[in-house]
Amino acid sequence: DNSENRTCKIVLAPFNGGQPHGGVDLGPEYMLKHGLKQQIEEALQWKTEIVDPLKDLDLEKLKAEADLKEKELKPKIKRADLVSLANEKIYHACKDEIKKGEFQLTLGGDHSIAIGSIAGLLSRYPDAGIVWIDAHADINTVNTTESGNLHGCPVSFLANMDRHDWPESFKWIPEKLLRTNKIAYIGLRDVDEGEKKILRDNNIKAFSMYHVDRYGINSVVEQALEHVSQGDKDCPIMISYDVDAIDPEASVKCTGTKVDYGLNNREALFLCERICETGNVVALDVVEVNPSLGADENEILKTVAMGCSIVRCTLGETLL
Ligand code: B3U
Ligand code: MN
Ligand code: MN
Repeated sequence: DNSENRTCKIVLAPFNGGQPHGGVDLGPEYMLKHGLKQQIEEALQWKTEIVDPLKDLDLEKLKAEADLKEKELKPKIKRADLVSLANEKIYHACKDEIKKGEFQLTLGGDHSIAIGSIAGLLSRYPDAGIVWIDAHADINTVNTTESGNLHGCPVSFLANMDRHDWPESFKWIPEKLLRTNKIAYIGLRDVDEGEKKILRDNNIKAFSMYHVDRYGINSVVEQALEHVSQGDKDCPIMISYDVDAIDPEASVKCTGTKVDYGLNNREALFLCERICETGNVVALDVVEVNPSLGADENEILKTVAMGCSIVRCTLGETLL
């Protein structure tokens, strides 16, 4: 009987419309096939419940329709209404189907799904700190994005940047949601010029791979936690983990935007172990696992296994 055990709500977010590659929607399925649910229940002794907010959407059909429409119109940002719709569903699931005290684990999907997961988390914990682990800053606005891919923009939506220029469909995102002093980045190494200016102008705490090399991962995590907690030792913490933060040679080759010279495997998991150790971690996203980009079974297995390890370490798996 594990009735006293904490519950982990597993939110499925198999969405790929925020970027150009197919296959990132297979992330949740592959991680679950790898045994993630059993690992959480048996090895870590949590209860789990699946939440499936996108189950009623025919995502491939909606994407085809959006792409057909945009072929002529060529809008600056791609599939805006579809990205908004999927995230509104994820937001409501996280807001309405998860209680305080339950852990919110969201499995992507591309990183645009963090609009919904983080907006949902902040509805329960408005003062939560966000640790964004990524090679990219994902803070392009609707005006600065060069690619038009919305997985490069979630932080700007959460922080309500350039709200006046948003497509109507995004207006469900609450105002005054994420304050820019409540987020810290770790692992950055591919940041657009426009994003660098946004980070500078807003004084956003960002640790690139330079800082990981300069100070070591332990100090970087400590500084990130201290910053986002803003002096509150009980500050709830959420990790939004883009697996492309991890070095492709180390383990993560199956992801849409690989960038060399990233976190090694121990740094990648140490982060999770250390943040778990605070006792304040309330939510985790694992995004950008794309099994269809593997050259062979082994590459797929290594990336998927790393996604599962990130979850287990965040929920309390330790080496001893
Ligand atoms: N900053 C670029 C590239 C990018 C962002 N996130 C990923 N790639 N994975 C952009 O498209 O906004
Ligand atoms: Mn990302
Ligand atoms: Mn990334």
